[in-house]
Amino acid sequence: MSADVSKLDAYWMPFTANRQFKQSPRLLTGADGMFFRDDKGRDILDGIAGLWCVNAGHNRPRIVQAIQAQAAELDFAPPFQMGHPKAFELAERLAQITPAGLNRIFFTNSGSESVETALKMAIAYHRVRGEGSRTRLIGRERGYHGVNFGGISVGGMVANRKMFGSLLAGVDHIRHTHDPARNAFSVGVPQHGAEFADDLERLVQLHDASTIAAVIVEPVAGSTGVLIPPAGYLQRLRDICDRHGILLIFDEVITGFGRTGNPFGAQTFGVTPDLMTVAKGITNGCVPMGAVFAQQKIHDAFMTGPEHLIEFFHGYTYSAHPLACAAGLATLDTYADGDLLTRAARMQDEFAQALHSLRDEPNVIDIRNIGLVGGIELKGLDGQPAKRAFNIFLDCWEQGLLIRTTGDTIALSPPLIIESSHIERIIDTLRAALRRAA
Ligand code: PXG
Ligand code: PLP
Repeated sequence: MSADVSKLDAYWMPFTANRQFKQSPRLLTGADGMFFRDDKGRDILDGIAGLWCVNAGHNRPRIVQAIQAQAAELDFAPPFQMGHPKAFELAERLAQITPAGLNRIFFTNSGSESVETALKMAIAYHRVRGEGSRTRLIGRERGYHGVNFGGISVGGMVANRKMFGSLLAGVDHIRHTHDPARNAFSVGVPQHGAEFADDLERLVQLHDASTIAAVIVEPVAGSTGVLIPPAGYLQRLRDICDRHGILLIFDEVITGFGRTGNPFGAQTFGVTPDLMTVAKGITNGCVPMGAVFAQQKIHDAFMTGPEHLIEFFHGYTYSAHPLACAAGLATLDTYADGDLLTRAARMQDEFAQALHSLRDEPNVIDIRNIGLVGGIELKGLDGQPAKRAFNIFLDCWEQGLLIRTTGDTIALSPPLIIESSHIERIIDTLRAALRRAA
């Protein structure tokens, strides 16, 4: 069934070139394992796990069955002043795999909602402890923290911010860590740039620590073009936060659930935050869900006052939705069955070697990788930023490969079930597309 273009008008598509798309639609109608199926019956190799979320591959039977059974048993349960068993079970199961101490779990429905939740928790945490002057939030240039007002305020992607007015007040940013002059073509963690963390000290000097609630960073910045933290950088941020009583929030919406070779990026980099935001892989992308993992001390600080009163005035109608919880439990089982949350560590050398074999192809100016994430940065077409990468995206689609581009960087984040043959096919397809785009 090919698309009837006259019927594509009503849907205003998110983060999409709507007019280009509607002239030549790319419609997905099925999926299985490493592949999508399109409306013309072609198999499309999924180089990006859907959108960094289908970590166990598509349509895993256990997850499908769990969602079907849940829909027939309990469709909805109000999350305010009520509960259902799977919400508690999922929180307990997650607390077993989170990094040390992050054992209090608040459910949301997306990464963006997780970010808003964590920022509010941070500010309120200081207030319940009697440090109500700590309201300032610090983000980072080139950060992506979803699309809601808090997230774009601490975020650092110009296009996501410039159209939307004055944003949240009392936000500042540390500098980004991208340093191609010293780090281009690093395999894995780049060696130079731990000192970029000292930019936080500068902001502490400027604003005073007593005004700062939290710093939020992605351990690996994904959406902005796959920026790997320099060796020692995250630890240095942690140390500065500790010195000044500032909470450290890791936004692990992409790095969570196995992407970097451990269940969470915090474990890969050996640095534990006070709050962690996740989404995407928590349900293998099957049902919308996000969560904030909080250190117990943060949760406990709220547990004061009369016991019949709400401690934290925050929550979503669909927090801990039964379908999402059922999907989440089955997802954890699926990850455990295939040892998937550490599989990226076993595949990363092979993936890195294949990726870096593209280094001498036309217009490749940097290649970055960690776990099963790769970024290939291209020299843009003169005066037309993002066009060369977008052309390559379209070419790959024609050749049956789905990739992502952001600006002139190609991002790869395949399902963690990837095998050598898929890696070869991704790299061969990309190599040919890079040559055609020269
Ligand atoms: N934080 C981070 C670090 C993310 O990567 C979000 C928050 C927001 O999550 P939701 O579920 O609200 O979209 C994300 C999402 C891309 C791309 O092209 C990345 C994301 C979303 C859409 C596109 O790289 N990441
Ligand atoms: N707007 C209105 C008018 C509402 O009543 C609600 C929730 O009751 C919301 C927004 C928030 O919706 P959600 O809880 O799904 O985020």
